[in-house]
Amino acid sequence: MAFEGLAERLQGTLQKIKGKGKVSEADVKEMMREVRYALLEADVNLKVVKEFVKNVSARAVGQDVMKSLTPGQQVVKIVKDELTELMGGEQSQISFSTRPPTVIMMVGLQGAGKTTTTGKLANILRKKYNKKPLLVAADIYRPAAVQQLQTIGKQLSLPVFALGTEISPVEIVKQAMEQAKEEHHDVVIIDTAGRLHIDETLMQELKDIRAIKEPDEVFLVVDAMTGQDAVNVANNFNEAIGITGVVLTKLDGDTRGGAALSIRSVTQKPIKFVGMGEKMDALEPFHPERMASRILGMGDMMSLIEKAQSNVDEERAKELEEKFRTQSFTFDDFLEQIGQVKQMGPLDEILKMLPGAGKIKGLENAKVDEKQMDRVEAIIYSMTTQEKTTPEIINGPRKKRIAKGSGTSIQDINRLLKQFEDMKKMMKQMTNMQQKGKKKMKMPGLDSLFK
Ligand SMILES: Nc1nc2c(ncn2[C@@H]2O[C@H](COP(=O)(O)OP(=O)(O)OP(=O)(O)O)[C@@H](O)[C@H]2O)c(=O)[nH]1
Ligand SMILES: [Mg+2]
Repeated sequence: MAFEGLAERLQGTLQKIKGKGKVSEADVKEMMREVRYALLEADVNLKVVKEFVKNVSARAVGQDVMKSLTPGQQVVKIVKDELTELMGGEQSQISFSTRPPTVIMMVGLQGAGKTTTTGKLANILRKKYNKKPLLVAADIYRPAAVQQLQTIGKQLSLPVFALGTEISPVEIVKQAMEQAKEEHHDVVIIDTAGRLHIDETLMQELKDIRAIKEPDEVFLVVDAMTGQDAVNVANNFNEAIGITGVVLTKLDGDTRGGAALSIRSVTQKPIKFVGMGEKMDALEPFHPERMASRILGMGDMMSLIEKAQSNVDEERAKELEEKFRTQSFTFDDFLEQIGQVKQMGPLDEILKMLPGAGKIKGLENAKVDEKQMDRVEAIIYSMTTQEKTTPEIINGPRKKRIAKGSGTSIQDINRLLKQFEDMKKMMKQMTNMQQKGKKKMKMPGLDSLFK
């Protein structure tokens, strides 16, 4: 996982100063030296590091005293604020056209993850934004590129516009736009070809596609594993064709994470999404503040609670409550909940946020098994729509099929089905109780699944 090294170093450095009632200029200087090393080691762009250290130092030395924080804590907060700022401050939204279809163009080097991200993004647009996307196969150069997108489309049950490999990408996109209008698609996502290096032919082609209808978003897809190169690529693409945002893929891999910290300030373009795996649901919106907190390990009980609450928005919570009450809660809702838990960050990290959790008897070994969570997801993905809504129909042969499809065992399926039933019962009891007075909704049962 990205940022581990950086997190460790920064936490160590900040720990020394956190409790201090008074912070001298020498303290700040010493700390900034450490921060500088930590960032450089994480492969953050040198210019960015310099600027960052300068900003933090200036603010830390001349800080306004805030009553609720010790000076030490305050410095930590400044570092966090500046880190957040470095990554763009606010979470960046997708800009949709006021006159649909919204056109999103995916560009980037070979193997960065354009085609995969096209699918993931369409999936999010349909699920979270209620859109009806059309995917366009405009990579006619790499053998099987068209087929790859078609396979993804099939997997997600989303339409793919393709005209094979004999017709020019510009013509393909033109016709795709026609079709989108006819079939009332409100988003068109164009998957373009990649090259090993940025070259004039590629840029020209991208410019020609751009010229058909000005895209609302041009997303540059870059591989986080390439570190500093990712930043250079972003710069070059931005200068050559102009981009509106960046999707940073493979952040689940063994990267030092520096690209995430540098891209925004070097290119002035926001990171919009991060790719966290190969599966079609492994794309997450990029939250600068959350990322900064995670890097600094600043979690505490309060922010944990806040996160848990803000992740379930009010309306959705009401909907779910209704579902619990009427017992129409399905495996799809369950998947959504798992997704929300996952969005809160790595579960081990969440456990670490609980003050003294490590010291409670019996809890020291309560390592949350994220593999188990993945297994549960895989099982649900292998179910048919009908099975997800009416699990009662899952009989022997179906169990066998699901186990095979998800790479699990029949026992795993049985266990999940039983837990799901128990959970539904418990929810019913809870919602009944809540109706008698309690206000806040909780999400019971989930934790017991992942131990
Ligand atoms: N681990 C991980 N793998 C990813 C991620 N995004 C994409 N990949 C993998 O990266 C490889 C390349 O992805 P593609 O989507 O084919 O990349 P592309 O940019 O379309 O490549 P070209 O069409 O050849 O230019 C595939 O094996 C993907 O599964 C991610 O976020 N994490
Ligand atoms: Mg591709």
